[in-house]
Amino acid sequence: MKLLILNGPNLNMLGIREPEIYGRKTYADLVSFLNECAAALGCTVEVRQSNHEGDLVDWIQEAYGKFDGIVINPAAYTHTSVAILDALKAVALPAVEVHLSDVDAREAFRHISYPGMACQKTFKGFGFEGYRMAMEFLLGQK
Ligand code: CA2
Repeated sequence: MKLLILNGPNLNMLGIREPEIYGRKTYADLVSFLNECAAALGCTVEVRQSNHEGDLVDWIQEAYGKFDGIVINPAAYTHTSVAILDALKAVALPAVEVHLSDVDAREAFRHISYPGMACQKTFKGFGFEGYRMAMEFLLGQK
């Protein structure tokens, strides 16, 4: 099984600012963690990050026919992006949303997720572990 793992804006800043919310581990640590999870779970992953909404939309569209599922942390686009929601609906691949923090325990504007409306499941507040849970969930679908 081949999974596409997408990360949205500012997640490349992990470990640099706001450690009280996002922890002290860096984006490079996250990529290593995801590759280790993939090896342990026996799947293939491609991990990408962009600060640009259009990149995320393009990558979701291009995943059609190439990947078996999508794990996505849309970051701030979670709360604004109908474009990412529409792209996920268009490709109709199994998708799972991940948030490092528990967005429901934060500001009210973080309580709404547009991409989440096209996802089978959301894991929030588990840090890096949420990505492993998302991968396990998608592998369990096959
Ligand atoms: O909890 C999550 O994973 C979020 O998707 C992270 C987003 C935030 O806008 C969402 O509401 C919840 C923010 C990602 C930015 O990450 C930073 C990391 C370090 C320093 C600054 C930002």
